[in-house]
Amino acid sequence: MSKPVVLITGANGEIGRSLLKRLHTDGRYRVVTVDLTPLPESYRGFCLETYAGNIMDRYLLDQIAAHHEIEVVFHLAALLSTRGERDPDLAHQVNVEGTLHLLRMAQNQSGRLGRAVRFLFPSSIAVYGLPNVEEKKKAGRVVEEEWCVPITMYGCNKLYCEHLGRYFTNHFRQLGALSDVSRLDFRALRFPGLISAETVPTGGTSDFGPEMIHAAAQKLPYSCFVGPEAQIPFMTMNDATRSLLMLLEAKKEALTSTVYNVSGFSVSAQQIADRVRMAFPDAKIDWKLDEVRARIVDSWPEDIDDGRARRDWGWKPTFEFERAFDEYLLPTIRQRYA
Ligand code: AKB
Repeated sequence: MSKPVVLITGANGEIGRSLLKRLHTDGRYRVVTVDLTPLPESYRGFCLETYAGNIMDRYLLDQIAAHHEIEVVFHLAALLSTRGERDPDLAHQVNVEGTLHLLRMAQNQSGRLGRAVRFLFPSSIAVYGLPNVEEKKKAGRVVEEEWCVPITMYGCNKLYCEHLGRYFTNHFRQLGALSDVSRLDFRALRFPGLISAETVPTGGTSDFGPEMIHAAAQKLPYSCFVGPEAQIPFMTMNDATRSLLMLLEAKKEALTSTVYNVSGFSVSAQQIADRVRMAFPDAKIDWKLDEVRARIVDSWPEDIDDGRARRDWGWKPTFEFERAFDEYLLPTIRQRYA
């Protein structure tokens, strides 16, 4: 039997590149990618086929579906939270309309194959919205159903798309008596801020964490746009892609929800700065508050409760804060900028 085909949108982004490497090492899938910008040569070798194009282009998506029997979709293409506040219309188009195109394509494909296409969707802590720092402190570790009142376009987009995915999985064409087997199988992970040893994010608001580390490793000064007390959960990119594959492979019967929090460690900007200074004693870090971006970070929970993912499909992060630095971030980053 030939290996199942996986489609990755936004494959040239941070999560995409890391996922491509993991799928290549894993070797159980054939990978088709689509991204606005062509994949670098070094990644193209991991793929059965790569398409440079826009997920808003329904003709392109139909073409991809016509050429490949796609059984799994990782829909990673998105505009992140800071970028989304700069251009809310575009964020809505890409994050919501784009996702709807992909859901439609995956639904049609499920009907054609007669079995559910698995649709993996990275959601975010941006779906939460705490009204102020006092409530944030009181709330502590937030579960999936709490505080779902986002204050960014990106957060609203992600939350709505989680609902769309649940709708497609459980209720699509309910009046037409579509059978459950031919509905797609949507699974979302709410990621915290992600920190990769290999890439630096763009357009996000949790970017202060990875930016601080990568700047110090390059001996560049860094002005942090949130205050030292700002605290949110983070996770290594390594754990993020591992959790995506774990959720992909989880048995449907074990899943009690279409949405799961996953977390690594919760730290303040000050704790990151201290740890960075320990690793790079010459690091130049100061604080230059951007009030709007800082307010967005304050609206995100201090930590998220990922008990549901642990119970349903055995999730457990490999890296807590210290190990993330010692065993994942520092060795790779030092090598990268050496
Ligand atoms: C962002 O900052 O927008 C993202 C996220 C938290 O989803 N990294």
